[in-house]
Amino acid sequence: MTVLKAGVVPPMRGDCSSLLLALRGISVLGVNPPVFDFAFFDLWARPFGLLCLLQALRERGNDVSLLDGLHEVPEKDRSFGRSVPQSRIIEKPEPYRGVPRHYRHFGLSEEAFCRRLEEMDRPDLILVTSAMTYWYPGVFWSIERLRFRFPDVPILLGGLYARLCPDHASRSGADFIQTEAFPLTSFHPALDLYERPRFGLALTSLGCPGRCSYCASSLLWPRWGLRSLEAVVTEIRAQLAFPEVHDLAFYDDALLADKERHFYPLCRELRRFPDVAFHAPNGLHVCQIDDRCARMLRDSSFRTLRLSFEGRDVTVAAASRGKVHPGQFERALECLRKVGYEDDDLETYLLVGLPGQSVDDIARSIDYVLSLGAKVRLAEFSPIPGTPLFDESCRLVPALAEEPLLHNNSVYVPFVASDLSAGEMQELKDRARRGSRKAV
Ligand code: B12
Ligand code: SF4
Repeated sequence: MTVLKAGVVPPMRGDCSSLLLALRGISVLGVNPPVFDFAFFDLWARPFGLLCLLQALRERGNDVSLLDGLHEVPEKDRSFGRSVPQSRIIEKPEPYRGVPRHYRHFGLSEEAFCRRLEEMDRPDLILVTSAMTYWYPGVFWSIERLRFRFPDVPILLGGLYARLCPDHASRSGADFIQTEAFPLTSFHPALDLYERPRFGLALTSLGCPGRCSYCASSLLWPRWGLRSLEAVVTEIRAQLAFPEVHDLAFYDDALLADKERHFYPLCRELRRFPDVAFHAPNGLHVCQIDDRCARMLRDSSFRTLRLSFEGRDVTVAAASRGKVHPGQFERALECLRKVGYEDDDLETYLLVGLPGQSVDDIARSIDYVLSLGAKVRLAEFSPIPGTPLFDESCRLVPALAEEPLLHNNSVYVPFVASDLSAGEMQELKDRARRGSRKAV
């Protein structure tokens, strides 16, 4: 790497995609950092963008390898190919001092991470990815150890945190911060870099036609676009060729948008894989689910559905630009039940803690969803830089602009904004849980 140098202070930032995609014949190490947080649930979470980037580099004649500091040695397996990462309690960083919960390091321990680095040959280039903005401590931690082991190798940092918080990411210790979208044309993840891949990942569309004021989708993908079905099916087929891969998760923001043109033809292709279970852990747009759509989901073996209802109060309706009316939600449940989905399958996301939302508003939405027999999954509001609601939240809590740890969805509502107290949050969770248990 003659253009990118190690140890440059301050780091360069911008778009290095044409430079990266021009590389030939070098060795590249991709790193997914461990996660430091209060909780971590594997909803088919893998470093999808990094894996696609590594595959693209390999196809250009480079030698690629992966250090997945989060998922490499799981503690135990869960259903549908998922796993529980190892974890240990660690000291809380200053902004979390008052939070009465254990803070944990999920993924490879310091010892295991450094041992893996010791065993490796020196790569020519290191690519570090990042996901949630408030997971930056794991990113900084990894870069520090990578720099110690390979002092003269350029380290590039990309992913969601790098794009959403580029100024903050400049302190990560990386040599280059990828702040722009990375123009990949193929989303074929290099799954074979895992010893035992257990599920696949797919992205059939980029972004979302919606503009909810709490969501970063339109910042990350300014133009909503449907990908070529042929390319998507080729990417899916390649992953399902692994002997232990019987599950596949879709990472789309808007899987059902323009369904006649895109999702239905996709479903017809998915039926060619009758032994595979498909999952939609990101919420599905409820307004799109009618009789035909429900049948399509069932006939193409979608097992996990998450329904994005968000809530029925005026605050949610305004922030979501009225994306779901209660009538549409009720219709969706009815259609899904008619084709055989059980109450247990109908998990419904409700947003909790938007500025202006009251406890009563949320309790009413919980009761409403439960009264229809569906399960409730509370999604606590996480303010995301660049979104209209982030700016509004910053007016109330100026420190948000400087400290991404405060974006954490487990912390922001009860401990930072204090719109709802920790006790009120817990009561809402109990209410949702008790009712959901009854609904099963
Ligand atoms: C899939 C997804 C999930 C999945 C799993 C994600 C994962 N891997 O961990 C699930 C369903 C579990 C999930 C959960 C949540 N999510 Co989510 N999720 C997404 C989603 C839709 C896609 C992410 C993705 O993989 N995109 C596709 C890949 C290809 O993109 P990528 O990784 O960015 O990679 C590209 C570039 O960044 C680049 N790149 C990547 N790495 C590198 C490295 C280098 C060196 C370079 C040069 C380039 C590069 O290459 C790629 C090609 O362009 C995003 C929204 C979005 N549109 O991005 C939200 C998003 C990340 N989630 C978000 C939120 C709020 C949540 C939740 C908090 C929701 C809630 N309230 O419960 C939870 C929290 C989860 C937790 N604590 O564990 C927010 C971000 C929040 C934050 N503060 O950071 C987002 C942005 C959505 C939003 N509402 O705006 N999520
Ligand atoms: S929250 Fe969902 S519907 Fe709204 S803009 Fe984001 S992805 Fe689209």
